[in-house]
Amino acid sequence: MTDTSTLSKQDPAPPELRAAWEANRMVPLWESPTAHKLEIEREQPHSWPWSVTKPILQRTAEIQSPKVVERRVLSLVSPFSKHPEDEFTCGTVCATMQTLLPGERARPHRHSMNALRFVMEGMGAATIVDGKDCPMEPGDLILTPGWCWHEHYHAGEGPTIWMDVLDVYLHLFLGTDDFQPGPVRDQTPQYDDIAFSTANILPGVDGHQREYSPVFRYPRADAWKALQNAPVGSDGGKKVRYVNPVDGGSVMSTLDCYLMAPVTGTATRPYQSTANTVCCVVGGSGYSVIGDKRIDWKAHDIFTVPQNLWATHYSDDPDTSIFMVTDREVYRRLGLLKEKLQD
Ligand code: 1HN
Repeated sequence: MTDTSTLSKQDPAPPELRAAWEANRMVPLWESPTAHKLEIEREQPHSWPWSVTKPILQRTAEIQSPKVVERRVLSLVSPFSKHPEDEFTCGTVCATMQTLLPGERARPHRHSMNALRFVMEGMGAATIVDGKDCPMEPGDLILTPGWCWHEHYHAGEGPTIWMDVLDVYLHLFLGTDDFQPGPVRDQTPQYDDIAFSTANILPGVDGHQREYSPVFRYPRADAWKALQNAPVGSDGGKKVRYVNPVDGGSVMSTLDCYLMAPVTGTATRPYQSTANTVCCVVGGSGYSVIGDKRIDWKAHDIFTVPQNLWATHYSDDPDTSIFMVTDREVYRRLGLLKEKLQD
């Protein structure tokens, strides 16, 4: 009788054929761990509470080396990275925390990556984006779209801390990552933000064939006012979208931003999407249930809602709002966006 237990362990390929595969960089699909997987490992939510990050940022701000002063940035790296060099935070979205001290300056540079800044704390800093001066005050959203020159400076008092969000990982995957240090040259002419500051009336922008909003600064007060006046949405919460006024679409081609608030005392209806979201709590407190994990949060906490997990948010604090950045637009443009609300 044949001993099947030894047979099944035997390599069906002759050793010299296996050696030929290896020598010629060929891999048998039936042995590939990624092909036809039934059990797909999913990212799980993760949070960086302000009570933990703030003291670390304060200690990091004490380092005086010029290299650090120029780029005092800490990446928030998902514990679910498949490779340690993947400095992504959630899906294609990469979030970092940056501190700028009074008198400090990050010299101008530009990169193909789209980036945005969401200000958490401090007054008196600003980012210059293609020559436009964008003051950075708590709750403000500042865009630095791909290939726009940008530099940060701080003429105020006390540290300014913000969250940066970039689509770095997507560029690394697509082979489109590119970087240029200053001095500023070949700057793209841009419109002043004020040209778009009257609700419902737009200037003619013939020839504005850009993949990003001509408005680079979205002040906190405007977003908060819009949120207060927004109707309750189909998920039972309030949500406003930061848009490109020219076409009503996302602010940049790969990053899409929202400000949301659950109706006080009512959990939002669970929502599921193929897109990934990074959340930064602007104010208030509450909790989210994401997949089977509960994350309690308060002001300046950052947490993730990875793709395909049901998520619901709850708060009993009327000051609550959450800034959300998603890669939803990447999925939508590729025809891969699926999203649903629980019945
Ligand atoms: C970058 O250029 C900045 O300009 C911040 O402030 C964070 C993370 C990855 C790659 C480039 C900045 C960044 C970054």
